[in-house]
Amino acid sequence: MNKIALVTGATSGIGEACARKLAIIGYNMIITGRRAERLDALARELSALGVGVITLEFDVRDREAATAAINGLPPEWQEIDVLVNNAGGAWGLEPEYEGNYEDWDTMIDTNIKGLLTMTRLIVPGMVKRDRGHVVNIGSVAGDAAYAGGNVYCATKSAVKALSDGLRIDVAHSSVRVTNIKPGLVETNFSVTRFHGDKERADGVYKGIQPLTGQDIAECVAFAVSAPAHVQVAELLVLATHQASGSVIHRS
Ligand code: NDP
Ligand code: 8X3
Repeated sequence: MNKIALVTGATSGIGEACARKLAIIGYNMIITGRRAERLDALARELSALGVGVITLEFDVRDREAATAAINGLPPEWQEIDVLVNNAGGAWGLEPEYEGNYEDWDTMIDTNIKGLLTMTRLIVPGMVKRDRGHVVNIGSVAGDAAYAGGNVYCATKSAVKALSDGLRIDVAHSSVRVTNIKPGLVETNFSVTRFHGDKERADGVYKGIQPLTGQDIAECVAFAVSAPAHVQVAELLVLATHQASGSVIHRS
């Protein structure tokens, strides 16, 4: 059987592009997210490439559902080689002293606790088999805060700390850990951040050519395809004309 990759948040943007790319390079795919219809459509597309595909519909914040989904995989699908912890997002861009409690909880529960749950469920098998690769989708937002980024930036700083911590904790094994830190990627990210305000979301990508989900998927493929002795620990990937989370030259 081909190697197996699991991508969380494969229904949109970066996760969807990663699932597509990993299938193209021959991985059997476990694709997860909350929207069953989108998972089914992607599964049909990936199956046509000749790889095996399993869809798992669950919310990464729901530990019981995540556990049941992973433990319920057929035995031949349990040996996951690559985990792409991608599900997440930003909710709100208010100053920290005016932020929305619900948005904060959503970001912390999804971007930090959801990622941790998936890691906790899948990495023990990798360590036992002495092979595997965890790719966490962090962000340039985790390197430094920007105006209104506060809690989102904190969650992505946490992704960096958790990636570094995991790399230390699995160093005795052949498991590799990569933190990919994208800058501006045009996906549904900003629509989510602005609670469905598409016009405001479009403004984020005005005057600059943003990255695409596919650009990030290429980085994921590069990291997981590196020779076994090469561990790509981190990749910071910005749009040209973007220098940091807050310095963006627009024309
Ligand atoms: P999208 O909004 O396009 O995709 C987000 C994905 O996450 C969807 O597939 C969504 O699936 C999934 N998701 C969100 N919440 C949950 C949940 N509770 N349970 C399961 N799945 C969930 O945005 P992106 O593709 O841009 O975002 C993907 C990752 O990339 C995020 O972690 C984001 O922080 C990060 N990132 C994005 C950047 C950007 O500029 N776009 C830059 C740097 C990092 P569904 O709704 O079906 O559950
Ligand atoms: C997404 C990139 O700079 O909008 O993590 O926070 S940014």
